[in-house]
Amino acid sequence: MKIKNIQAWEILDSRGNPTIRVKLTIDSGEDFYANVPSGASTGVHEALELRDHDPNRFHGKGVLKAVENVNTLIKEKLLGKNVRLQTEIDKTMLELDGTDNKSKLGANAILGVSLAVARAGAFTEQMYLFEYIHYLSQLKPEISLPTIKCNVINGGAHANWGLDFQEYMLVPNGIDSTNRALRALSEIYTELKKRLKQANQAVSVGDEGGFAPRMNNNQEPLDYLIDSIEKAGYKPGKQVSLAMDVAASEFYNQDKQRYELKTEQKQLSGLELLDYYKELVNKYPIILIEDGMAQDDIENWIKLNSELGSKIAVMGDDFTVTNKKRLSWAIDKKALNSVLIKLNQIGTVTETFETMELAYERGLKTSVSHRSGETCDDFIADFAVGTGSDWIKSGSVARSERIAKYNRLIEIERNHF
Ligand code: 2PG
Ligand code: MG
Repeated sequence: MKIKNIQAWEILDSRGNPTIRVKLTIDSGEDFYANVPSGASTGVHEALELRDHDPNRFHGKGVLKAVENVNTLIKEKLLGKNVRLQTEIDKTMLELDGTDNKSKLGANAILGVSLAVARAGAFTEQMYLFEYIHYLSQLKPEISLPTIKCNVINGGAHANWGLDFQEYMLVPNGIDSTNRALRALSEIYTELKKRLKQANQAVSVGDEGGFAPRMNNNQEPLDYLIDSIEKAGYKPGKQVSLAMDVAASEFYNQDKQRYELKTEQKQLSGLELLDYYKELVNKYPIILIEDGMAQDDIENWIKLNSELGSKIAVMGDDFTVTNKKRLSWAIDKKALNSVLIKLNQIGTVTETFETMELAYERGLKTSVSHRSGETCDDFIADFAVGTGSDWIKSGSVARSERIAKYNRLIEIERNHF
């Protein structure tokens, strides 16, 4: 089962920006596809997403260079390779790139191929993708379904700054089945929409399909969520808890070393922001805060984890960028107790496994994640199941590029659990 051909081309993502689609053909004639997602609140330490910067096309966001790298350099190197050799293929691409952050070929080019190879490998082994990921990664003894973190209120860079915090998530951690959990999430989402309408708030949605209201402070959305959970007939904290991706790097003023909350007209020090979180955690059933501090504000990460790490998941995203070295350093500093996992932050399936392996070895919990710019590719659903990830986040229960992943989880649950 050897690689016979690899082709890539530009397609559009959920924000209308170009991204890469890869088609990989094996010598028995079957084709395997993968689409690459793209972030908006990207961490500075992420692997490089190669864009053309040609102002005459897509405002500089074209990905023809990355496409070209797949169609020439990567293809030439990989033709004839056995698709079962995921580790070797990923390593070959790393060597071909030769940079620290994949800036020569582009992490988007490399990842598209890496994902398509995994799909071809699963086919060759006659396994479902999640089974194959489980077999390849060898991270957990059993496959398991992740708990969903569903982002129903969008703020920050994903919603034109109606709120400073980027994501307000519902976590149905007291509901056993995925299918039942998604029903609850849908019912709460609908209830939330009613309540926002009653308050004369807009019910248009942000990049991840959650509502994008303008509110006076960053706490108010939590009241709406609790109210909506109850109105929909569920118990906050028992059946459905809350989580937030604050994405603090986005509102950190490096020069002043202050966190600038525009909606509240406040400029907080790291310690004051930590006090804010403590109040919220005391008042609401919050189980997780992602990127509570800016990506390079290590001292305040350490304080955040020491003060709240025994109560909630203190999760790194921009902070750790799915990078084994960054994660190892952050763990040594005792700066977090859980980590977000995004394949495109690091760029290959194999390196993502390595980061997750480190996380599990050191006792951290993991959450596989989509990006704010997505397609209907549902790879991460199988990836989360196969790697035994504790959580998955794929945005709201609206918009097909978000739902594709949740619907795939329903299918896996129906057929295999
Ligand atoms: C995040 C993600 C996904 P982006 O910050 O966790 O929700 O956003 O893809 O814009 O980085
Ligand atoms: Mg994040």
